[in-house]
Amino acid sequence: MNITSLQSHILQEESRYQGATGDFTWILSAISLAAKGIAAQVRRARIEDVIGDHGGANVHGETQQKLDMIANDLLMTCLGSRPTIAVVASEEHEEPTILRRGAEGGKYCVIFDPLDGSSNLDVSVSVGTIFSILKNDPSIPGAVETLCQPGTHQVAAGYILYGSSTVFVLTTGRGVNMFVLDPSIGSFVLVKSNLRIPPAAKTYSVNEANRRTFPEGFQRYLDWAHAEEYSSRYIGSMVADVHRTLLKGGVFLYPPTSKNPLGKLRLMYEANPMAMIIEQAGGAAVAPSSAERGGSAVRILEITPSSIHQRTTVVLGSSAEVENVLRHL
Ligand code: P6P
Repeated sequence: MNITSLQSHILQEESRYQGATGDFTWILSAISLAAKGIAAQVRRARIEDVIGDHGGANVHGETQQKLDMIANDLLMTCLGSRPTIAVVASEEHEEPTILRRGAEGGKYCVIFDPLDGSSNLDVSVSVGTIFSILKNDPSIPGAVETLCQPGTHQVAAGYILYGSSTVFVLTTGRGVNMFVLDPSIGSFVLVKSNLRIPPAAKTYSVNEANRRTFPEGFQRYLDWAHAEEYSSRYIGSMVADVHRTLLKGGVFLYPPTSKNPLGKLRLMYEANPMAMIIEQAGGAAVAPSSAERGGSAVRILEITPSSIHQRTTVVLGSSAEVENVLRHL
């Protein structure tokens, strides 16, 4: 049996590109390293609270940090030491961090949500890290402007799901590969190459508590799905809901709501990376217009961002299931 680690897989991929410098490989290995560290911390969620219960500080005398800040710091530390990264941006920081200019070797930009759905940690529900890698465009002066590229410009995207196992799903634009962390050897091991999303499946994933405030087309879709005896699966943690959709098929939706008329999920580090993965696996990922904006849906990857924290609506999953939603909008 041939065991392929994430590291050897990336090196194999790199060797397919004449003139590859290994810079990109270094970035992915930094994310892999940070992911192992985050997984170890997530598996200890709440234990630190207990230890730190006496006077609010843990045994090391450090003030108790929230896990998403720990995850953020791990990623910033691992990525910061990579010499080819120009800009890093995180959900946890309003402004991006400029590490080095293009002229100083900054070739890539990395933007991430260090621990999406971290509120689920308290109840041991799966959470995840989502990342997107863009080329740095040295001709664009500002860090924010450099980052605000459409999702079609992503050179890689992926997520790590801290669930019953720790799963690393990655695309570099040539299909989707899935790895699982084997704690006994401390490596992510390739378990599925060229993963394809099932073309159809009678499952939808949406927070139905918001149903009344969805635009009418979504209500018509839900009535249709109920009549067609669809099943409903919603965890409330995007990485977990999208991972299930990727493996089992179906459709994940975050429609416009009264609270978030333009959608709740973040374009740059939630919707775009997930859209690249779903499309690379043969599915579809669109952003329905909110009722006010009229018009139909646009391909998420073609949205030109105006800010790194902007939100969007999301409908993604099996092509046939996305089509069933659009047909009712
Ligand atoms: P709601 C978690 O807070 C998150 O950002 C995503 O992980 C998840 O898909 C969504 O929000 C859940 O939102 O409004 O259904 O609780």
